[in-house]
Amino acid sequence: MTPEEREFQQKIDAGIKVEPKDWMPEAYRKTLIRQISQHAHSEIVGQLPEGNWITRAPTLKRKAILLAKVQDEAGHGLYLYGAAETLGIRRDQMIEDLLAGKAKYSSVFNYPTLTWADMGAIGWLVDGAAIINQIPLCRCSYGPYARGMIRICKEENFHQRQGFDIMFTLTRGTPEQKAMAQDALNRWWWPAVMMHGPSDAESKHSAQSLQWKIKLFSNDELRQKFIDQIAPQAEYLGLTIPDPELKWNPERGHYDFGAIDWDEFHNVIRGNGPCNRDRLRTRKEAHEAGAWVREGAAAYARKRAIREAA
Ligand code: FAQ
Repeated sequence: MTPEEREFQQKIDAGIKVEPKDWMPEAYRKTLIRQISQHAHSEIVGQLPEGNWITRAPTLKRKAILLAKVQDEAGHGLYLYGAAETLGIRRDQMIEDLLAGKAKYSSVFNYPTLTWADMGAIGWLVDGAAIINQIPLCRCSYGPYARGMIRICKEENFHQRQGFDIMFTLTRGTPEQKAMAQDALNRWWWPAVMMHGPSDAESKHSAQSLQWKIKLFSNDELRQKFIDQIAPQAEYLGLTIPDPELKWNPERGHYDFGAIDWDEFHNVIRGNGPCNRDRLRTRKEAHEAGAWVREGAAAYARKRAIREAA
């Protein structure tokens, strides 16, 4: 370590936040840009599976809630692009990388939403997994990311609650509705478990990110917390988690669970999940359709700058 790097690590160890204009190792900056931009892309692409059901929500109230949730996700994407920009990358560049298939976004958004119950399962499980990951990020070492996460987490709590409420309503409904909820849990369980990323043994960035407090917990620690939180909730709903090996282990004080299909995970992040191509095509079309808005806004900004300079 150089003296500068040592001082930087001491600052992190003392819990002092790193701010945009502070000196930071180039690898710290790059790791943050990678994680924050992937996170932003996940929020943006993550609108698509639920956006699919806005026109078909069963009641006006459910539609208003879903609409608000999907709009919140767009807002999260924008805060996160903003946080990444403070590290010296342009938003256009990040979006270009997403649309070119170079940048990653969460594997979980590459699965289809087949029934209304999927809106419940996504809120309950996907937002549930996201919160477990994001609450510690409110204490991460980079100031703009940590502060952005505080607001995001408040909204994610509402998202998870509305998802659980959909599942609760369906499980107290007709046998067909309960079966629909069970089917959604069957399809979303493993993708939500995989969301936390590769096992600690396989995670290439974890050790350094933990040292820099870009991550506060390892992937496996967060996965375990998620499973421990969701298993009793599933029991309360009267639903069965599709894992015959899921069992409370009193010695460990945690649930044991079955093997994760890592081939499926790697296949999805390589672009071969059930909806990867569809998600990217939809984002590209939306980006192209929005070109006139960006051009109009840029022309207005130029005109205003000229007027103000005169
Ligand atoms: N999907 O060495 P690690 C949400 C990649 S927000 C795709 O362990 P790291 C809200 C990883 O990037 C959900 N790729 O990496 C919402 C790396 O590839 P690279 C997103 C994955 O960064 C709800 C490689 O594997 N949340 O859901 C995934 O230390 C509902 C090796 O992995 C965040 O982004 C994956 N699941 O740990 C929105 C939170 N996992 O870059 C709409 C912030 C790993 O070398 C509707 N991010 N990879 O090419 C993080 O905490 C971390 O980045 C992890 C991964 C934990 C995701």
